[in-house]
Amino acid sequence: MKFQYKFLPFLLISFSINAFCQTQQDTIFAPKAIVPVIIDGSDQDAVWSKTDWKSMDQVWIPYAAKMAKGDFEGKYKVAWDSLYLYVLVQVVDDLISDDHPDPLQNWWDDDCVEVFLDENRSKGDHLKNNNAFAYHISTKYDAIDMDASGKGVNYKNNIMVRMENIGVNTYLWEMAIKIYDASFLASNPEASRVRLTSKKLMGFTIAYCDNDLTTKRENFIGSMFMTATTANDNYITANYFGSCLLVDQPRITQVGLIKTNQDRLVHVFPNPAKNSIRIEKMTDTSENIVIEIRSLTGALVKTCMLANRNISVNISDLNPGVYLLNVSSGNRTQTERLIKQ
Ligand SMILES: [Ca+2]
Ligand SMILES: [Ca+2]
Ligand SMILES: [Ca+2]
Ligand SMILES: [Ca+2]
Repeated sequence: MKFQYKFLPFLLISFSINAFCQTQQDTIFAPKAIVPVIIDGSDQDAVWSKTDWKSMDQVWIPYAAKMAKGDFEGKYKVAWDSLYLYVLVQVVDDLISDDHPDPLQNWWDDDCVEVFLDENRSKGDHLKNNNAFAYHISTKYDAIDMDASGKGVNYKNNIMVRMENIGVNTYLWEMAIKIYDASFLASNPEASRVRLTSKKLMGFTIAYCDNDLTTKRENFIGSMFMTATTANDNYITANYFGSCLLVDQPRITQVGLIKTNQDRLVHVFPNPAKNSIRIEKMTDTSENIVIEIRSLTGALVKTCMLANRNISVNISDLNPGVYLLNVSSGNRTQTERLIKQ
């Protein structure tokens, strides 16, 4: 009983996610930093060691293009405390380029990390208002978004950022972002500053604008799957932002059993897994065992049947993230959390 109780908080989070009627398949969980993160372009902070990397691998421009090896690779982590949303981004980029010396000129055409943030996950238009932000954070640490007149504004005071070269063509960006609600005014930012709390749900997507010395953005790579027709719409609307849930503990790294009403039906390994999982029968039931893999919001992503002793299930096509593996046989059920790497 004690073991089951241990995972109750996670179940409650799962249910509360459903209650928010989220549509995103993979909500990212951002753990709380007990000790404030030091923004120095180094990942030697306690919270980073407890936080999983998440992929930034969706090519939005040119849509669904395959990136040449070495041209770009990206991954990121998110954490928080009451004052800041912390973001760590690691990119491989063959050429670092800032061709427009004026930060307010074609800011999307220079190498930059683009952070899309919707403080209250209201979704909706944010092109000429502050319902959400699309910060273009340059290698010079400018942070540009549009104001009400449609002109670029440098919001560099909203973000502390540091980028360090940590290896061959490899860069670590570390940032602390102040969070503001939709009433944000650059003339008095503190009036709209939001203090962050556990269980807060935010709209969040991250991307990289890759320029390789051509004066243009050649590639635009993000963390969320986008359709071909909306792939470049995040700077206009927050409708397609992903979801980020602020949590106290880095629960995402806990693997394994959530609940079972009797003895376990199956054993699943490895977990976390990248390409395939093996599911082995642990019961002598003659009934077939049905296995469903669902997203945290309940969407069915894969189903299979275990008729013999064991099967291997290919999961290489799933996006990295956390899934629920629901196992049932007759009136017996088992739920496990599956982490796809
Ligand atoms: Ca640091
Ligand atoms: Ca590149
Ligand atoms: Ca909003
Ligand atoms: Ca580049």
